[in-house]
Amino acid sequence: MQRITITIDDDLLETIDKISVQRGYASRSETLRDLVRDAVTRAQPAIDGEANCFAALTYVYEHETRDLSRRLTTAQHDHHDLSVSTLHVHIDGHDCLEVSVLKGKADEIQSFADSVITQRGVRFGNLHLIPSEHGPHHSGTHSHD
Ligand code: NI
Repeated sequence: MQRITITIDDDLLETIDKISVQRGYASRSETLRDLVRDAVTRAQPAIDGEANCFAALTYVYEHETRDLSRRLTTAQHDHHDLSVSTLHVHIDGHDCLEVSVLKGKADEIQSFADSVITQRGVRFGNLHLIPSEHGPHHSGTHSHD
């Protein structure tokens, strides 16, 4: 880790401090590191389609939309090789929130995500691809240090 000094507008710093408090960051440095990490990820070239990735796919859908629940479940089963786990939350009487953790090749994950997000009745679809150094079938030892 290196220590750097940057110059920043008062307004921008105030916004950063607000975000820091809202999200409960322990320090201004931690906030800045996360914000920069996000920006760097977005600024990098698109992930190679063959790259091994983990991903979080989130979306909201109306469970009463005809056949949608069944179609989404079928889509998940058709791609069981990509699916690690799915969290289902009943938001209210109409809407469900699902968060699917996926792993596999970037382009396979992307096309599965597209097939879910573009369904009628699915809203707020978002895919967060996270490149993995280990690959989807890594089974060796690794530590969480
Ligand atoms: Ni539900």
